[in-house]
Amino acid sequence: MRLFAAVLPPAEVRKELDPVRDRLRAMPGAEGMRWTGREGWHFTLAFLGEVEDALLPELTARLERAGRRTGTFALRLRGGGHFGGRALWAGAAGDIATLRRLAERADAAARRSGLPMEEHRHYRPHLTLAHSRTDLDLRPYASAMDGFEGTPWEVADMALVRSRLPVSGVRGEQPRYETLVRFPLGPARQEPPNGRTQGRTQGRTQGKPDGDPGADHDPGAGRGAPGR
Ligand code: 3AM
Repeated sequence: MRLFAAVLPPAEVRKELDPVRDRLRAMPGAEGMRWTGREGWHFTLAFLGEVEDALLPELTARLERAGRRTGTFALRLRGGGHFGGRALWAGAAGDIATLRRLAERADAAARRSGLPMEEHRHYRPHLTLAHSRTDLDLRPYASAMDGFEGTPWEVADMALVRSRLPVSGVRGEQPRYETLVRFPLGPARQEPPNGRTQGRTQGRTQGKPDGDPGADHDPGAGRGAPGR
């Protein structure tokens, strides 16, 4: 199945983006673009591609650990940008360094599970609002999002999402997304029964740790929206 890991903004945050998207859709040329549905709005952390069922147990165990090693963090929607003339997106602000670290850990978890991940590109947090089949000048749309600031929320988990591509052949139809698992961020709370300390099983049951690809050395961290 086709999978990706993502941060899913809560419904009330997506709601704040609705009027922005509506304004953009009213701009000249917008009717020729494919607009994503708000139910599926997400910040992709890592695109995992086709994953065989047999890999799922190890993949989910590793993603779970990646989430556990990353604490919760604050995020908000801010402004927008575009990738060339093809993709228009809303941007993010807040603890982008942690978001990026989570993306790197998700990527590493997938790679170590045996998935052929693409070479790591610079991670650019974005929530895709629209795609265009042809190259369009998306700058006016991105500029129209200048000044947009959403309410901050605390990112508390990472989602593993299944993407089903449209098979109908109907032009403009969207992939359908289904959240399979949500991995909580931050250390698991261990409530020892009867006050006894639980033994640590890591090392023994989980094998080699994933290491930490998330060292914060990225000179691009915290820069403004790319592609503009
Ligand atoms: O977060 P967005 O919407 O930009 O574009 C796809 C979407 O990203 C991306 O994964 C997300 C969920 O489908 N995607 C699809 N195919 C991809 C690929 N081959 C891909 N990303 C990288 N490589």
